[in-house]
Amino acid sequence: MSHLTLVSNRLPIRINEEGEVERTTGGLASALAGAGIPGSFTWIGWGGVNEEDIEDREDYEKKLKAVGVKPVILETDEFDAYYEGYSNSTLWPMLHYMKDRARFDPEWMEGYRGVNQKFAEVVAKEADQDGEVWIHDYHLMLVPKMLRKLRPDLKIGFFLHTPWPSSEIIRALPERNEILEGLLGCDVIGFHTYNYLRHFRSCLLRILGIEGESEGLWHGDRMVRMGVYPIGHNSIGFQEAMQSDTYREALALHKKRLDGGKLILSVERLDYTKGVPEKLDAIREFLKKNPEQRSQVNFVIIAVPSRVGVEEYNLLAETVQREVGAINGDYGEVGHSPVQFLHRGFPMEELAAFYALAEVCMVTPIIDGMNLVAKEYIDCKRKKYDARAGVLILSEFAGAAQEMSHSLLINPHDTQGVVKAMEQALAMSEDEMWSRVRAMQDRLARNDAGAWARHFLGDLDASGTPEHDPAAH
Ligand code: GDG
Repeated sequence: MSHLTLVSNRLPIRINEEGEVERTTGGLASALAGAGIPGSFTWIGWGGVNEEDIEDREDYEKKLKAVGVKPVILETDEFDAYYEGYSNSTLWPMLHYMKDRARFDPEWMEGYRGVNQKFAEVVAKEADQDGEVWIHDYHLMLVPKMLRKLRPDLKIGFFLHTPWPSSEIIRALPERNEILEGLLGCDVIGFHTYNYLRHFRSCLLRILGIEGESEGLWHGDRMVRMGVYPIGHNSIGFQEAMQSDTYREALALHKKRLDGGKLILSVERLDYTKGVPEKLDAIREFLKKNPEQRSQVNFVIIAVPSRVGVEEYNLLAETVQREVGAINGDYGEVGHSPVQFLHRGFPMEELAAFYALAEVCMVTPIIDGMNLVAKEYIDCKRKKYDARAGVLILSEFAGAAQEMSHSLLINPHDTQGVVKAMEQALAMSEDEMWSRVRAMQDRLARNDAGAWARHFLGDLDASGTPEHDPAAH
């Protein structure tokens, strides 16, 4: 395998207390670390600060180089149009079937195009001759075509972390042709599920008139392969976290605080795709129907603030906070609020302790590319780390539902159905919980984040255009 260049919107770095740059090990970073990629890889992306806020550009680039990453430096205006505008206010809602939330502004697209070109230029300069480049997610869908023009020697892969919706949605996107053409600059395009791939194929046919074969299509004189690569969670990272002192301490502390009460957990970025208001409807209904449970249950909602520069997200946070207050007002007692809304992130070790303790985890997105929380929760149910038995309530609209049939599958819009699943979960025997957990764990362990990265990169490595006569197609 030749030297790899990884490209994503955000670089995996943070500034530590001494003001030094450190590499972080989020999902993708640890997936690659665990994927056994020979040699190092270079990571290219946005570093979290814009040009106006960088005092000494040379020094900044040098510090980042020391941790193996290369920044794409953007001005605030172009970042706003590309990231908060086109990526997160146009593409994100469209890719999640929420056409009514999408806003269309030609200036945003101009920003998106310009920033994608900047990314392509930085990658073109950095990537090794005949190297491999793996581009991630909806922020960078024009990069493959732009990069191929600059560097035809490269093997280019792209993975989409969101759903790819029906062609009826994509047809409404003013820049649909340009986006599809951008992606066709790839050698390999990957999706989480077969359905997303099927929708992508039908977009190619209905919008560009291009018909694919079983695994790919000819685009000019090149073969573009398309495949399904369901992402796995960072299993190694969670196993390590569960061996830490922080994990043990958090487990003991929360067990004490719960004082025999039940923990019904949910964990998500606070995003309108994640179905938090719908979940609160079900919680309200559950508490109304089950008065004897009110003092026993602790609905802990960990909602990490997300995209705070986009107005919709701030409105959502206000709505959720108001409804949590109202539910507690209606069903709380002195000394006990049934819903605890924690609007912040926790270290991985503490998160693992929450997963280990929770009798129920509610993953109820309206729609979600995959959803790693569902996989992490089941993986953390390990008796050797003193985890308690638990059951997963999972939206059938999360990509993960296709692999996790031993969870209680629900439709998040069907409030009564969700309430029934909550009642079933809370009444379930420990034996049944453990047998459901075990049925899912084997599969999850085999298909963790490292396996996902190896699968995709193996296909990228093997890709290329076979000898062929384009006139024959
Ligand atoms: C996108 C797609 C797809 C959450 N709270 C804390 C915390 N997290 C971590 C979880 C999990 C990750 O964030 C969230 O991943 P999800 O997959 O659930 O959702 P998105 O952020 O929307 O991710 C999604 C994913 O990309 C991968 O392709 O599955 O469909 O939308 O790993 O653990 N981590 C820590 N503290 C928290 O409080 N440390």
